[in-house]
Amino acid sequence: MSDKYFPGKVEAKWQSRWEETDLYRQQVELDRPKHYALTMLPYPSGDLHIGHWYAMVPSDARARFMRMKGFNVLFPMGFDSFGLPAENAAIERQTHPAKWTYANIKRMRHQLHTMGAMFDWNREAISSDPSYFQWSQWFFKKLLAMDLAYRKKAAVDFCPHCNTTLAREQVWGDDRHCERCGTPVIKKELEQWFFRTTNYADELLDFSEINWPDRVRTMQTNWIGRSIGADVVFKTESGNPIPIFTTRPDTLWGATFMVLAPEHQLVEEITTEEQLADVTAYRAQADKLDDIVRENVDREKTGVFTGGYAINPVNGERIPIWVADYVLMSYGSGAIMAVPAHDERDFEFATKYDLEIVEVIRAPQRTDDSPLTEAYISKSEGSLINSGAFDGISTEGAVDKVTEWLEESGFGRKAVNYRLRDWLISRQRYWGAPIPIIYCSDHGAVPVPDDQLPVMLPEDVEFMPTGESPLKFNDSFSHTSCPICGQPALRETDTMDTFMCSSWYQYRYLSPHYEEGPFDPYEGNYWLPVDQYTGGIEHATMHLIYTRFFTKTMKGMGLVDFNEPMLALYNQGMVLGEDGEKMSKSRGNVVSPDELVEKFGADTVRTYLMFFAKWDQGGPWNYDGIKGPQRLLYDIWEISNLDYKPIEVNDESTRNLQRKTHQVIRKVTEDLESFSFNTAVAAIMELRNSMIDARRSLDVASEVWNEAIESTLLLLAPIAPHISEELWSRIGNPYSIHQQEWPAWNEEFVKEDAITLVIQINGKIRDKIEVAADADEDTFREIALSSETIRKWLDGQEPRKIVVVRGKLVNIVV
Ligand code: ANZ
Repeated sequence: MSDKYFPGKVEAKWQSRWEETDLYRQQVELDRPKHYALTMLPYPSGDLHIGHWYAMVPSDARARFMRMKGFNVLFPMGFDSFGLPAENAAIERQTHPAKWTYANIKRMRHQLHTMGAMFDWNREAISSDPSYFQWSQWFFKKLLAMDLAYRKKAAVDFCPHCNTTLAREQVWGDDRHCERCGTPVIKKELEQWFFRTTNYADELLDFSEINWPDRVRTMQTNWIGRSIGADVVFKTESGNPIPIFTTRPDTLWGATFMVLAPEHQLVEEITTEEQLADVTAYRAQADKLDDIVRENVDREKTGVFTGGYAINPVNGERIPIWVADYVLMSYGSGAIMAVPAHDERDFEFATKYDLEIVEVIRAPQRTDDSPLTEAYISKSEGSLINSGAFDGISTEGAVDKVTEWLEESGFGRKAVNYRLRDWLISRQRYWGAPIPIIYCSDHGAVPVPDDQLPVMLPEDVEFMPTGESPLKFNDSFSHTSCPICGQPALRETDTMDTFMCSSWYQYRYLSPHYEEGPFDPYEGNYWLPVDQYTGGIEHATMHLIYTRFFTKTMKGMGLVDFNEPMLALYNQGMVLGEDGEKMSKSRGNVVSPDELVEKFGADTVRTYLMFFAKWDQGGPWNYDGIKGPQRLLYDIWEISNLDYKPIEVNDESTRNLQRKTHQVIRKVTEDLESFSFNTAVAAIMELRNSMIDARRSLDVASEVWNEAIESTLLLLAPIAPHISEELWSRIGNPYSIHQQEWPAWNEEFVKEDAITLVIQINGKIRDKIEVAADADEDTFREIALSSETIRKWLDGQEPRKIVVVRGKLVNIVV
């Protein structure tokens, strides 16, 4: 190979060598500590973009670092390959989703190879492979057997023009229109399958066993949304119960009206003749809105009076019942007691519609009975008024007292509510794992027997949008016989949410070809759980909750003996376009990794991606910025290829390079430990600078020079794996650098030999003295006081105070 650095050549050479020698094959080694490093698997959209690189490359560097530190590291890769885009492509391009998907996988696998990552391709798992989704189906059956899966009617978004159900991401805008044709979507009720994620709400709130970022924990906590309060039963005038959930039972006496969600089943019964037209129109309007829009606190409140009244159980007051869309059917009981004096939304509503406002919590600073100008919402300050026997008690603790009384008097009881919903997993789609259920008129929903799994997807399917799963119109698929009685029966034609497939992929990676179960327990016992997970924050609430839920159910199945799938998590930031905006084709600011690799080589791109920003923050791409890392690699190439012979060894220069080398080893080690890749690269740059100085002066002892070179290559190996491998072999070291031990630093060598101690009197610099860097405070003080110059300045005055800043200065105050 030539003496010039041609990244393309070097990289191709080592990628094939690594492959030929199975360098990244990762096997169980019971006597070695393991480290399971996992990065989120990609969706095979067709092109590996810079975001993939940004997620995977530093993860790879971290995994390589752990390997060199002596761990047996597993770092697998695969594809989350079911899902909507494949089906859309099929409709648009008249091709089959499988064809589109597998062509993309092939292309992306090739692109992934150019990255030079230590993926163990023997463990590749692809969620649309029958050998994978067979186990997704098997899990579905397990969950069903454990009563963690059930079926009920639920609304889906439906485009009446395209005649198809839509996924969340296909519904656009506040008016919620179809992404394809712009028609406003409507809701349609369908029988669908759910997983009981809510059974695990409390366990999911417990993060004590995992080291996850605060941000993710907060997002999950809010998503699960645990609220403590009370269920209280109000009654209609005719005596029909209307249960409500409130977090403020202490404000019950201030409930001056009730609000039902438009979908509430009591609305029809309560609504009077005169109000019927208004209520009906309002309900139709509300039906078009998504819960997310309805929940928005800033939206102007709207509603209509039903004409009906309810009785407040605690004081017998007759209060009007309204219908308003800010009350959601999906939370609590779908009905609320409205307390305008102490709830902001209710206050806004009451003000708008001129409803009564009764103050029941008196703020400490309030002295008169003037009308409230806003809701008083404090839960800790103030005391109860207008509240019967509770008048005068402090707000603090009032919730508990009132709840106790409610239980005694039979009006209600303590209750906990969660925002978390059960997980709707049915999709009216073709390109997913078929839900393994057969409907028999005699036996109901019968699971497909294990020996008939996987339920395969038929190939000859029409992809024209129909509003239901294309599988429904494929007779050879949908018509079957009941596994119990053999009578003609129909298959479930919905497929599973792809989040189901990605909830357990980390287990399938262990043994993607294993046929006796979802994973080989021998592999599982060794590798599990995942030690380090890396991926985007956008998955905080869906995937990262689902996979935790899944693992908890797997523990229930006896498949694993731990509670949490991933012990540690790190979220990377995002690479933006050069204009600082999110990359998008329409903005024309997309950076293509293929072109970059072509132009600069993978190692430079890798180094740049780790260097240009703090990994968890990310930032804008910068073509000028890539020159620094590029220079670094060229310099290291040049320096390492040098035939170094000192002319005359100088002890100080030798010591300086040795110190720098050991300092940088320490710095890079600590930085890679803590995902601080940018500062690690910067430290290697410093070492490079010191070597350039030494090369100029040619006065550093050869052993120290060689140690500097070797250390640089070892430190660089996780970051730029190809060039470091090449140079490692060029300086005569054995293959492979990636199997070497991580360099250690020597504390003795790290120390600065001497520092310049600044001595001040009353803050003014009066002397500077060279002292040993590691001297203690007393020594510094003594040295300062015994200085001839200082003694002159002090001129016999007694110091009032001596301030010592270790390793820097002594300030004498007189
Ligand atoms: C009376 C009240 C008085 C309330 C007060 C709050 C303050 P979180 O904390 O999110 O759980 N609520 C109950 N069900 C609802 C639904 N389906 N749609 C919209 N709002 C609903 O919120 C609980 C509070 O949200 C409940 O407590 C209820 O209003 C309202 F000074 O009851 B509260």
